[in-house]
Amino acid sequence: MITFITSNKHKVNEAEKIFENFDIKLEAIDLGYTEVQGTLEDVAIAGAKYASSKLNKSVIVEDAGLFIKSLNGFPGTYSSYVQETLGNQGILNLMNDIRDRTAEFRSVIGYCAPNSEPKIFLGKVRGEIALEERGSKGFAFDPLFYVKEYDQTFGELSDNDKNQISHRRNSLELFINWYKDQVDD
Ligand code: ITT
Ligand code: NA
Repeated sequence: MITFITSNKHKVNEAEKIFENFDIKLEAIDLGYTEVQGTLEDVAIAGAKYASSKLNKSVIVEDAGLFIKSLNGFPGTYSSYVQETLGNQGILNLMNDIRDRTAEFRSVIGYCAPNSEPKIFLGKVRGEIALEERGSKGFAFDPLFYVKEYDQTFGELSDNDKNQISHRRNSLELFINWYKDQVDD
């Protein structure tokens, strides 16, 4: 069993389905700690270290963000703050006259076992910022994030379809493959 430290129920839902495919049970705990400032990697490393020593368990944490090319990677590491303040409509307003709408979701999983050094796993997915919000599945930036191969936004995709290609799927799969090797040894 793996313990996922997060305050975000949508993440837990997605992660549970991904872990099911690999026959691993997931437990979710919201520790409600304050994140450090820094890169996704910094946040994931600090969070995993803190939670594993606090709970004396092996844990994963995730730090994710939306990186928009024409905005020099904004909102990036400020994604939570921007989601709560500007929101999706605010991002659309910023991009009013912008034609290059290339964007990337990134997810960094931090894993730490008690008294060990943390490890990190980076997953990404490429997409475009849609011209308007579309769909009410998903959460946060999902209605903005258009993917060509489905001709839909993450807000229009089912959890299962999002889980085929998402940044979270990619980071968790890297983690799971590494983790299974550890256990088999
Ligand atoms: P944690 O407790 O796990 O940190 P969080 O919601 O604060 O949950 P992050 O800091 O990792 O998550 O995410 C930064 C922002 O990006 C936040 O507003 C998320 O809702 C949003 N976000 C993360 N993953 C997303 C996804 O798959 N689709 C849309 N928005 C996402
Ligand atoms: Na967070």
